[in-house]
Amino acid sequence: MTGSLFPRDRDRAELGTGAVHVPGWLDFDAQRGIVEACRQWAIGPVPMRAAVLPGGHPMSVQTVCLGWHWQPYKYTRTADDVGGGRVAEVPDWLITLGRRALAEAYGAPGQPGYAPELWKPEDYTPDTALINYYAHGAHMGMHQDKDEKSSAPVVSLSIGDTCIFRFGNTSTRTKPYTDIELGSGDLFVFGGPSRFAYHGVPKTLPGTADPDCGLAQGRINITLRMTGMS
Ligand SMILES: O=C(O)CCC(=O)C(=O)O
Repeated sequence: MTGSLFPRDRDRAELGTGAVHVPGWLDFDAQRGIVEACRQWAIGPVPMRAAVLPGGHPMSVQTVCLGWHWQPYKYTRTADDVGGGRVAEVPDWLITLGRRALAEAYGAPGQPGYAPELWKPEDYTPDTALINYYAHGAHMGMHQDKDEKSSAPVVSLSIGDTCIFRFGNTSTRTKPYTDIELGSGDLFVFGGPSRFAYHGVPKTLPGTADPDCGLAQGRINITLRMTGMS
């Protein structure tokens, strides 16, 4: 499908050192495969749920985790806020995809522009994935991903509706920040000096996804991370 509603020709951009946006990185086959996997993970062994913030308010986003269970603001082996079971492991194919994502963002040995100081793809072994589902109206406030003990990059994959993604600075959740659109199939990596930048999703844009992505409505975001925990 073509047309301005489903743009496929956006440019790769670096929002700061180590913060790289690669539009349309996943093809539709890959997107559909990931959506199908997410449908299974959403059912169990630990079902998708809205995590509850310390003030008692549930997040508007629904989340299911792999590897380690995350709840505000810690990782645990068991999902103590959702029945106490163990979440599914991060499958090998997703770890491989994470390494490919890093190679895409930071280059690989022998390639021009290779930036091993940001992180070497072969050293990237994400042991957790947070899978967020944004129904119409869901959003995520500005925050840092800092519950991990590792400073390894975060690899973010988006499928479904386009969102406005706000990427800021490492010291305050306010300006300066940059708003970009993350569309279906987009890759965003933030590591190195950008690893602990505040970021959030002020809104999604319902009806903007190409149906070929496999998701009829809403937006899925997967972030791969290394917790640094054993
Ligand atoms: O949905 C996104 O693109 C960002 C998700 C995020 O910031 C998070 O899971 O911590």
